[in-house]
Amino acid sequence: MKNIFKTLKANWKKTVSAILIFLVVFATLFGLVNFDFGPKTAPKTYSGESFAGKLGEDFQKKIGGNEVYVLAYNEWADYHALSALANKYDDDPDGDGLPNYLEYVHATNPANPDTDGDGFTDRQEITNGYDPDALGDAKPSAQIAIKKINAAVPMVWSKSEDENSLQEDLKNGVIHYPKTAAPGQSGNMVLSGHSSNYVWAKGNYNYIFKDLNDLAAGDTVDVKTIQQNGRVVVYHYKIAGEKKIVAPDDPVIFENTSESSLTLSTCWPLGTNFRRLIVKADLVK
Ligand SMILES: [Ca+2]
Ligand SMILES: [Ca+2]
Ligand SMILES: [Ca+2]
Repeated sequence: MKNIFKTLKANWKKTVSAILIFLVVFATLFGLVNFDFGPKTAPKTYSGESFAGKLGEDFQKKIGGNEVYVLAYNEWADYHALSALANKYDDDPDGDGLPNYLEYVHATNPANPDTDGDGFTDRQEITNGYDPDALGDAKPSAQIAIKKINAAVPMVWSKSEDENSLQEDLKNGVIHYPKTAAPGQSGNMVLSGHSSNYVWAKGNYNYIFKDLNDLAAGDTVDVKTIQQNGRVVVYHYKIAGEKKIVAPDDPVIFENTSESSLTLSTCWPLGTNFRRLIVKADLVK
């Protein structure tokens, strides 16, 4: 016993620091000491609408007693600390030309003109079909659905008008012609799909537009975009008027419009590439 005290006495500095270290570690572990000296802000709380409920009982069972919330618009505005003077749907506090309601739709930052920091404003990216929350020239993935003719197909953002590269893109879905309008944006968006192809041609979409001729005024075309941040936007277009059969180079195919419109195009008659069958549609607002 005497020896122990002797040793402790000799090493008292070490002993005291060991006890102190133990106490600090203990206190930290149990949250008695908080080393976060940064500015304290109240945690954001969401009382938004429960998302899970909308997905039904099966989904709720899977996540058990847990809940998933989506932000209501006003909570989203609070989350981004928009003042009462800048939180209306049409306000544009970051001056990027994109009103708050569209920042909300695309899950971009209403207080930052360039959410992903790639040098292009949120508005520039969206009006030109780029993903506003993904760097550089990334585009949202996109799909086309035309219920009437049972077509549900990826939309390929063609980068070149070169015939060979367009043919290559057609293997992967319906193509979006470069330089034509982006989904939901002003101007004429031109999409083209195969109505037929050589029987030996590879690809899953060789006949995707074979029934395009069945579309009539009032039928709908849905164009869905999926951003990298998970935001999904579906644009609805409605077939406007009559179909036309035109020469492949007829300017009516690419004719620009001030409104948001869509031109669907495919080779015609079936089994040939002599002419084009085109169907025009307008964005439903
Ligand atoms: Ca804005
Ligand atoms: Ca913004
Ligand atoms: Ca950007």
